[in-house]
Amino acid sequence: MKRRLDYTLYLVTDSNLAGGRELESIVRQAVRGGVTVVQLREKELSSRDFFCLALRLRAVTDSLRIPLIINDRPDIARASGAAGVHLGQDDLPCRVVRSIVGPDMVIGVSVSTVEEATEAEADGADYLGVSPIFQTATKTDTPSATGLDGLQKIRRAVSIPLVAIGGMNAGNAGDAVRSGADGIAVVSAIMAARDPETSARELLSAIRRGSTG
Ligand code: TZP
Ligand code: MG
Repeated sequence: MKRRLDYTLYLVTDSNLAGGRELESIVRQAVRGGVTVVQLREKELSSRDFFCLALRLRAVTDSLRIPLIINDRPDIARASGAAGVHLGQDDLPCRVVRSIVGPDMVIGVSVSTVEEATEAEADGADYLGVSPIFQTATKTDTPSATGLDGLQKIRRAVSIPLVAIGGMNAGNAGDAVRSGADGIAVVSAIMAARDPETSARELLSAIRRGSTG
């Protein structure tokens, strides 16, 4: 059966920002601070190395009872036993991936417009990454920023969970939640933090303040 995920604080990994630290160790600290879901995003590894890293990270996330999502690669998601796969607009279409991975795997899709959002929802996506909310140095080959107003428009157009990504930090997470995000996804705010646990804790309290304020 498909797991219902808690998207509140979604960590997207980036080994380039880890400053030589082990991904597993950053993930452990981040989950201690309140991260609820982890996406393994690796753009430079061979398929074999990506798969082996996915297995190692899954052992960690399983032990912490946190779902693991694999970026780009439905085959690696399936082979590693991950809970889900995350697709961009240049990856295989959601509908095609659904036919490969079956009904129980969570599929997330990155969208930046209302049209992309409604199409992904109709194609069976379980959640959407609305991106980039703000321009970010972490990923520069993005469409132009949606801003919070773009997020609000997408919120009105679809009913599946929305995760806001791109330039998110403890200072703007509350605004994104008030604009309709179910969760906040970050790369640098946790991966590049000297203390990932504290950084996650600060993000989580900003999100909670946003959802109650
Ligand atoms: N997809 C859209 S923006 C982005 C990704 C992976 C990077 C977000 O990085 P940061 O450091 O949280 O701004
Ligand atoms: Mg992709």
